Amino acid sequence: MEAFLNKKYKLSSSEKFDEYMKALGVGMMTRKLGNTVSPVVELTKSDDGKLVLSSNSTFKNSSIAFKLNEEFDEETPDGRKVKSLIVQDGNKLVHTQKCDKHNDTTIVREFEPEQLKMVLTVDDITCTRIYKPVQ
Ligand code: DKA
Repeated sequence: MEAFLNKKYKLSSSEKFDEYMKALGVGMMTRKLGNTVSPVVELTKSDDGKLVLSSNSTFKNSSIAFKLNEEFDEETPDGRKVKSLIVQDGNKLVHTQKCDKHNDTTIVREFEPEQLKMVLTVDDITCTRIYKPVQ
């Protein structure tokens, strides 16, 4: 993932995000905010060698620090407490979130020079979010 470190991407288009959030039990007010903001996402590396994925928007700033292939505790931007695992598949980071209250969620982030494609899946819902590089 080295080629994609310290590169900022801003949300450019989003499909079925409301359905995705609904399936996860996200409340109406949070969904409204989530649907209107365009977060900026960046992957960096911390001094202790962890990958750090940050997302900044007027709604929320959040970041997760993780080691590939090692489960960690995550609190999602809408407040769900999940067990997460992120593995690398070429230029993709495949992120699985497990929680007692809903089915497993998978978030695939495919990094490319011209875009970051996020595909978020829960139950039979697939949400696609395209981020474009910030100039
Ligand atoms: C993204 O980073 C979407 C991440 C999914 C968060 C789930 C719910 C957020 C509620 C505002 O583009």
